[in-house]
Amino acid sequence: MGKRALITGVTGQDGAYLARLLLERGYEVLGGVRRAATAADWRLVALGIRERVRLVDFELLEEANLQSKLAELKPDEIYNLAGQSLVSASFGQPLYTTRANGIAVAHMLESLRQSHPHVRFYQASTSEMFGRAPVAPQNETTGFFPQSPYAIAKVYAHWLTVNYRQAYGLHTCSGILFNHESPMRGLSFVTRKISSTLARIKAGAIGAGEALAVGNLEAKRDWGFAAEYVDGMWRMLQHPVPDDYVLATGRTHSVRDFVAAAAAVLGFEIAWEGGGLAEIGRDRRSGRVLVTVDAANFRPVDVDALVGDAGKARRVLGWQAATSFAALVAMMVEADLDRARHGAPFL
Ligand code: NAP
Ligand code: F7E
Repeated sequence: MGKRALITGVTGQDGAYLARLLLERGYEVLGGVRRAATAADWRLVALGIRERVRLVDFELLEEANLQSKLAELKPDEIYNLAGQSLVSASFGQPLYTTRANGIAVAHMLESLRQSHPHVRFYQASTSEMFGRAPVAPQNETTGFFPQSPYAIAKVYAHWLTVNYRQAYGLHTCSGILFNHESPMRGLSFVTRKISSTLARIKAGAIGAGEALAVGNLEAKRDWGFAAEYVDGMWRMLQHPVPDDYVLATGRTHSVRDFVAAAAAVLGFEIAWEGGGLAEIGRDRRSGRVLVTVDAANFRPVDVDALVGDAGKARRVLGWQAATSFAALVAMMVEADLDRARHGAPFL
């Protein structure tokens, strides 16, 4: 019989791709979802797996529920992907973020220790933990200098995951994943915000007076393709010795690079004019203003630049990022152009 996996946060970008991958590999997939008035299962529907995932109620903050859920569901593996994943929102909701991304993980690990010590556990850690990193590229030995309530809560959960492995021998892995994107990325993240807005401008779905409003154009990130990163998560849990791994492409680009590359896919050529909050990006051919800068899109503190070294994952797990930056941008922009042209909802 195949294995049984519980994916918390199955309705998110990574949860949906991971569910598809595990189904392909013969797993029974239990998908943890929080109850909401409106269904949030559009990614599972888009990937054609909605009927094959058994959805189970799962709320990160409902700790008491967890013990009984585990006893009832008896998973072989847990992928804890649920979380408050917006770094920007964590500045406005630091306590909620701490509970969801930090304390809830303590409850999960403690439940495993007390009652289900043989379950393999994956924790969704993040390159944001490196924050103001003094060295580049960052790997598993690089220190953490987190710059947001999001990253601070994730650091707590990361060390708990390590600690429960070391102290109690649990099979726990922390995946330190650099930014990974896809046509399934949430609209609030900068990549999908760029691809969806520029695609809608191209398709005529956004009027001439409106533009893509961004914040820090100079921030640099290591952007990979999400479908490949969920394979890395799975590989971590299959290895007989639990450990922590960085997943990244090893290349970094600025938000400005992403805007220019996305615009180019659509046949625009951006000419940047002005500076600071007055900066605009204009299409050289038509003269239309495509990009503006809005103070509301800046964070109280931002992470300037991140780039990962996934050498350990390559050597030990045989994992490597394959999709280039240009291919990722093109994939996202083309998917959004298709949505815009067919009047599909932007979710
Ligand atoms: P995402 O698309 O925002 O998905 C987050 C998932 O968590 C959604 O299914 C969401 O449910 C669920 N969730 C949020 N709060 C919850 C709660 N209180 N109780 C139960 N479920 C809750 O994020 P993602 O990009 O797939 O990322 C997955 C995980 O990896 C997150 O923990 C994120 O912090 C981490 N991570 C992501 C990246 C990246 O680049 N994508 C990199 C490093 C780490 P709803 O659908 O109901 O909102
Ligand atoms: O921002 C800058 C922003 O929100 C990237 C999450 O998956 O990856 C993600 O976190 C950069 C930042 O992602 C806008 O200031 C400029 O420097 O797309 P983002 P993130 O904060 O890197 C990590 C690895 C995770 O773990 C998180 O869960 O882009 N930026 N202008 C903007 N960002 C947004 N969102 N919107 C803008 O208008």
